[in-house]
Amino acid sequence: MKLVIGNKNYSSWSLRPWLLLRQAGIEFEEVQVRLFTGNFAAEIARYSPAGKVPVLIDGEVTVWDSLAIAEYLAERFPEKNLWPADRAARAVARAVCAEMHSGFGNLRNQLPMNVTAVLPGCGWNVAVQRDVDRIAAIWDGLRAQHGAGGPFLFGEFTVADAFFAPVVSRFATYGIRLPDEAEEAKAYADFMLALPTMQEWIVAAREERDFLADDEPYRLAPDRPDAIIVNH
Ligand SMILES: N[C@@H](CCC(=O)N[C@@H](CS)C(=O)NCC(=O)O)C(=O)O
Repeated sequence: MKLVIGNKNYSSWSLRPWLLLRQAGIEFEEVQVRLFTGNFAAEIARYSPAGKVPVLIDGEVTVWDSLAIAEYLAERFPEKNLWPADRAARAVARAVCAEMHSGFGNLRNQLPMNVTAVLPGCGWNVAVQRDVDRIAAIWDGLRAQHGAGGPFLFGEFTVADAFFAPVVSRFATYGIRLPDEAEEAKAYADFMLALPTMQEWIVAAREERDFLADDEPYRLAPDRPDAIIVNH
């Protein structure tokens, strides 16, 4: 099984299936196609007619789009319980993933994922705050209603955690303050940022050193020891 991804620093959509595979302990080969290069379109065309990362290739099967990949993996590896086992909880998990997949345009546009940068306060506006508040409410609500069995949104790790992982990274980069009352959401964001698989992605993003020139002044100094765990 092959997963085609973009640059780890920037490719929020790639992080989702990558984290899902790593958390589930599913073996895969990682293939990287660098975004923002003259070759991107030609290279990605070798893997996907949609011309975007991520792409999953499993033998004869090619799946593009992170949500379709998550659904494919959940069917292909039923023993990994990538969706919650309970039907009602599963419906909620699908709803929040779909909401994340198709919504939060203000957050996406204003706060693009930039794993290794430090940009507190940049990009913020009231429309972004509305997205932030909605996400905090989702996390708080899920942790309260479905999170009793563990530290993830539905207790155990599910697709929903993979889908919100890029948001956790964005909140760290831009120093986003969650509402004071959103205690569970704050704890969840800290927990997710420190998750070993998330740290693996963050470290790899730093090691790739594949950054846009405009970002360079905002990058953490490589010798800052706190840079790995907390990037704001
Ligand atoms: N809905 C798609 C979106 C994928 C997407 O927009 N990927 C970006 C990188 S994170 C991309 O490949 N952009 C290159 C381009 O649009 O040329 C998914 O969930 O996989």
